[in-house]
Amino acid sequence: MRIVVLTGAGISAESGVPTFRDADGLWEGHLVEDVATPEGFERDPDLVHAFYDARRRAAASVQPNAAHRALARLEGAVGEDLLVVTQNVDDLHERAGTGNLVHMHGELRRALCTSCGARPVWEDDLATRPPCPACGERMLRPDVVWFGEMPYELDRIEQAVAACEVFVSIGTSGAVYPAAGYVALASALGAHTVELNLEPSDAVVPFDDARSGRASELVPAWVDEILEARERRRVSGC
Ligand code: BJW
Repeated sequence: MRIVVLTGAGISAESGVPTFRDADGLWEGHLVEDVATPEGFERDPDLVHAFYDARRRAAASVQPNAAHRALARLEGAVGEDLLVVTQNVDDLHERAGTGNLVHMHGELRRALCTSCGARPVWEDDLATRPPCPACGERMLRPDVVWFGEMPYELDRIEQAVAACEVFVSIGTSGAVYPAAGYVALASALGAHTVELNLEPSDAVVPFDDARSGRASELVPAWVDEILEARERRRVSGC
């Protein structure tokens, strides 16, 4: 059974990573146009570097939670039949053990050189304008996808969504495209669609199964169900 899991900020919330649009979320204290657009970066690079440097430091000090670990457990059982597509820029999925993973909105732990295009792993601050390890130019920015920029690996994601039998959306508000449109694509092509979220999202089409609650409880329970159903099919031979 081919499964695509789309995750958003809600899956990392219980690890202590703030979401964007909830009360006390990241957008409460910042204007999106200032910190999450190429124009904002051009206007005030110091502000944008400070915003992402602080988040990079904070992300290094948090740990994966039960939801991240449950998805890694699912991959351990079904292997490449599972693709996790995350909108998150933290590295909690990989630290939990997920390997078949796409970071469609980039990664805090990488920099992007606007001079040569290199994407080096980066754990330090960028506000000091360090040189690019590949070309030496001091033109590094956070390797994250801002509004108006093209997300990463869209072809791979769309092919996987179009081919999946189960599409699961976890901890995302469904406010940002193209990620918000994947449920409609999966649904139109016959996949069973599931939402695991604190509260129902503004999805473009209704999910077949929408469950409300904390990711750390809903995700392990859903993974248990999938694995039990898989075991029943194995035993019955169909
Ligand atoms: C819990 C929980 C718990 C809390 N347990 N749940 C079509 C229509 C309209 C507009 C567009 C469109 N296509 C493109 C656009 C423009 C734009 C867009 O979508 N604008 C919207 C405002 C409408 N999109 C873009 O510009 C994208 N690029 C693009 O489209 O390129 C061209 C293209 C054309 C055609 C095809 C394909 C491409 C780029 C978008 C980049 C988004 N970047 C950001 C910042 C990344 C760097 C950073 O981290 O700072 O990505 S914005 C921000 O939002 C971040 C997130 O990944 C993203 C989604 O947020 P998410 O994860 O959903 O978080 P929240 O806070 O919104 O929701 C959290 C949820 O968790 C809530 O529901 C809670 O209830 C829940 N929750 N605790 C379970 N414990």
